[in-house]
Amino acid sequence: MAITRGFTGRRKDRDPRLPPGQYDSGRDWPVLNAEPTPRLHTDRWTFTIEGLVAEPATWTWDQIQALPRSRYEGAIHCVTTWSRFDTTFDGVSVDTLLESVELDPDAAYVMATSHTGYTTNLPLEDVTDGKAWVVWDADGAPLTPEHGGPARLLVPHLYFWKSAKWVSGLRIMAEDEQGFWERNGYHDRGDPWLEQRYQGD
Ligand SMILES: Nc1nc2c(c(=O)[nH]1)N[C@H]1C(S)=C(S)[C@@H](COP(=O)(O)O)O[C@H]1N2
Ligand SMILES: [Mo]
Repeated sequence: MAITRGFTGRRKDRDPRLPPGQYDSGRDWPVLNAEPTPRLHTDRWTFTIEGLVAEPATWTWDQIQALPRSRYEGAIHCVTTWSRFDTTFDGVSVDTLLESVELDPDAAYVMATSHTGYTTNLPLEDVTDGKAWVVWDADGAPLTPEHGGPARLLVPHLYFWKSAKWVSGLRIMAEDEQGFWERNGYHDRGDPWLEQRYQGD
């Protein structure tokens, strides 16, 4: 009986929003990037959807800002084991962007690209149906350059390396291809609830 009480007690202590192996960073939001932080000007920033589409589509900063807005409020989970709760991100849903292109019937994966050359791969179904955004505000203020400003991808149900900072577009693909961290040993999908941290997890 004492063992049962202790077991349930520990389970209650753990925030159910916290995936296995993660800790709550509180209000800390660590900065992690492989490349130097670029200073990108919004007057030259673009976002492009290309690859397996009938016609590529490109948005300028003003054009993407004019699209219907969408907000995510919730957790982000970094593979280095910190999670941050209750972050609010504002931007546009990837669904809204995909409405402007005609996808090839073979479209099944995307490569997210950055203005710096960073890449990360995702199944198309992980960036559709309200699961992914291009965001430019965090907690009500413009994203700082360190956190990917002027705009980054946000795919909060997967580990945060999938959320490419300084995002430049999505390349639509038929087959999965590995991005930067995936070639360096990180998992191809990266679901934090399944602890898909590394290749083979
Ligand atoms: N362009 C770019 N995007 C990136 C990365 C990177 O190195 N370069 N790192 C990824 C990783 S590993 C994480 S954890 C998050 C970190 O985002 P943050 O610095 O805003 O916390 O960005 C992701 N997006
Ligand atoms: Mo990360």
